[in-house]
Amino acid sequence: MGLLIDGQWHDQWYDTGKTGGAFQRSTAKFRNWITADGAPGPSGEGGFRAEPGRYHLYVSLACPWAHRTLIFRKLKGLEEMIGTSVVHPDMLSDGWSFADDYPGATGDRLHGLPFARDIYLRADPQVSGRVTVPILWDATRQTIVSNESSEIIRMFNAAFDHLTGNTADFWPEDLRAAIEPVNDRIYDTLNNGVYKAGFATTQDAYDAAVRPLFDTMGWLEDRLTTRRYLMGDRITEADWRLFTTLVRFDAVYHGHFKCNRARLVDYPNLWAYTRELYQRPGVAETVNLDHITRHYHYSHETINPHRIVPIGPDPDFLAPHGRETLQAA
Ligand SMILES: N[C@@H](CCC(=O)N[C@@H](CS)C(=O)NCC(=O)O)C(=O)O
Repeated sequence: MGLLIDGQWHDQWYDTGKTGGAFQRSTAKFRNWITADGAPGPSGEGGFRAEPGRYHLYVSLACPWAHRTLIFRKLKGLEEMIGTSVVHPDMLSDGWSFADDYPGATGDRLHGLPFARDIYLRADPQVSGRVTVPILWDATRQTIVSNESSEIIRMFNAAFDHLTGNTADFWPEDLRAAIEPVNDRIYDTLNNGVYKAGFATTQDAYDAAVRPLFDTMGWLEDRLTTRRYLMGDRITEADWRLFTTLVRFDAVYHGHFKCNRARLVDYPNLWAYTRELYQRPGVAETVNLDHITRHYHYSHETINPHRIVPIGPDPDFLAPHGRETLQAA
């Protein structure tokens, strides 16, 4: 695990020394947008027109942020247009690697490079920052379009619709204002909250993360009593952003990240809701509990120095969810 500084790799863990033991996620560097006609998006430069075969998505099957983009690629019918490469689940001193000696790890199908950092260096030989997945690569301009999952899913939601004919809309105009605060709370206390709890190096930092985390779990449990999905009867990006954290919760966050006040399966509504999302067509194929369990326990040496990968729970994501009755709520 490490980062690039002026194009040089430095093998170092997150520095929580300056922040009172608290984990602070750094901001993604590449913030361009693919759009239908190549016009600039909300950030970055223009010139990234939606075209079949032009873009490639580098993911880890363990990573909840990359997982969002895989779900959108699937739900928006983009599999033929956007290829993928899957990194090895072990993220060690060289960061994410393209070793393919693990089931499900594909190697770098586009360039045959050894490490994810090499993709960043190909985009910018002097780049500084953490080498994170997902990475959306543009084979035409030979650069990274974006390494920010929340933006990649919005591109996938709309930019290719004229090519695919798939107009499913997970960020509908009329719900955007209501989605934003829900996303914000879930991001801060849950998607990122599990990391803040897990990577905390002081009791105070851990306490400050884990309490709001379980407040949010309770808030969601209540919200899903009357609503089938977070925003009512339509599935939106808010649901998919939440799903990738929930589906990992009992396998890795509960034990490895010490988020153990309760398990997901202890919340009847949240657990049924997770099962429903899991059972939507195409979604189960994006979930790889083996990569998830292996990656976290094997890669985070400061948390689990002996790299023992636990046997883990085996939640029955295919059990009937019974959420249909909430349709009209
Ligand atoms: N803001 C990014 C965060 C992505 C991220 O942090 N990915 C993790 C994997 S779950 C990673 O690659 N971490 C490597 C590192 O921090 O060095 C996004 O949402 O796309």
